[in-house]
Amino acid sequence: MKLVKTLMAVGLGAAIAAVSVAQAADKITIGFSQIGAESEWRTANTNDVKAAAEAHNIDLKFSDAQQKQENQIKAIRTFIAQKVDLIGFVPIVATGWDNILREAKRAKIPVLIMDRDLTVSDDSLYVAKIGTDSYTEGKKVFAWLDNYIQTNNIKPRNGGDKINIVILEGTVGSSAATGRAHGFDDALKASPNKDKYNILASQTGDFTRQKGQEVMESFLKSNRDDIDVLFAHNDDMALGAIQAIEAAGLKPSKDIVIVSVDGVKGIFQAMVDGKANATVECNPLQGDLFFTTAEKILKGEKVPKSVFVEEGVYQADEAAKVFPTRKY
Ligand code: GZL
Repeated sequence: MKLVKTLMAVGLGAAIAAVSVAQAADKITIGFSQIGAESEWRTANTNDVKAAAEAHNIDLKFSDAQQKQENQIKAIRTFIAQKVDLIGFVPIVATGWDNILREAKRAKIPVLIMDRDLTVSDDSLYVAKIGTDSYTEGKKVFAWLDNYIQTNNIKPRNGGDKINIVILEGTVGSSAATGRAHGFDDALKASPNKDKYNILASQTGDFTRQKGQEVMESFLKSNRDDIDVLFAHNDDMALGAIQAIEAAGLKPSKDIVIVSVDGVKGIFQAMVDGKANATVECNPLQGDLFFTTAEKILKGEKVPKSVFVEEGVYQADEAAKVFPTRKY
């Protein structure tokens, strides 16, 4: 009896193994190159990608580039060698992708972009982009700031005639940084109040809390009593800057108005604590749309070249109410 049971077990095991191989063979395999883990936003984006891959029953080969473009290029080359069904990636910077995308095209592997944008000589090198509209985010930042300054009749702290703004920029060369900068600048230049503002300083903090604190410390060192506004390209740099502002004996959100981008939990807490004024949402929850689009591409269906995810604007007086509903 024992032998029969053993044979049945072996037979059953072999049958299960065969079925699982077949299932595995049916599974879509996607190689995904992520930038790294530089911010709360990025972590939320990664978690969402992995959860969505699970939900879509995708065999996900995930690579973390540790903030280096060359690591992304290496990962994409590996995905090509592994003959994945589709390649996805977040371009850490906008340029330098033509050659590796030509290799993917020669291997007949479709490429789908997530989050950030890229600039290539030939748009056929990628099928589509699922992303965030950094330019509009920048415009929303200025629109909120201009309204806040005028409505609250905020005056320059140094008694001068211009509201002095310092800017913590994102990663140099990234579409998120260039888009937000251009959107903010264009909205400022188009404003009837444009002559009431002055950009006192602008420097990259590379989207990290640590560098945001360091650069804000340097801004305060040279212009402590002239700075009226901080525009940080992401919440993490704003949170680092808040620490520098407090260390300099100033009140964040009161002495220096603070507006940033992303909408992560940390900035909602800062707004609830009265240390930040507003955040323009940049939605990291792009995984489901990404894999749904990937499935359509692999079925040969046409997909839009570029799709933006929904994004809002949140300010301190609503933070306590909205905070519990935040998904990232
Ligand atoms: C924006 C995204 C940016 C976030 C940062 O779409 O690429 O990168 O704003 C993140 O927090 O580091």
